[in-house]
Amino acid sequence: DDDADFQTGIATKTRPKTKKPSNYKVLMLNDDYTPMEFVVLVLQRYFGMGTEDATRTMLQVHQKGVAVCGVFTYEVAETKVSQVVDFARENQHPLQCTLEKA
Ligand code: TYC
Repeated sequence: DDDADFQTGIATKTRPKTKKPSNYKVLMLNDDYTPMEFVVLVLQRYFGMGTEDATRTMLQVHQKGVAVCGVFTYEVAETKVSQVVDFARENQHPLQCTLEKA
């Protein structure tokens, strides 16, 4: 250890054992019923996208089935998913959103 290294004169570096929080992708999933304009609104409201980015992302979900809305720490990603799903249900849309380790 560092004490023994001190005695032997070998230079070592103590590594902090703290870990950076993992990142999580928030994924938007396609469905057949949620209106395109509603998905654009969600991407603007909860992911800070402008009209152009929000429209491009919505179309990617519509065409490919899924797209990444953003990358966050676990707690922030979970909050986004809850907010999006709650907002969709309040408006009677089946929109689904999930998180995945980045
Ligand atoms: N597929 C939907 C429609 O045709 C639009 C849509 C896009 C729904 C993205 C969900 O995450 C979604 N009205």
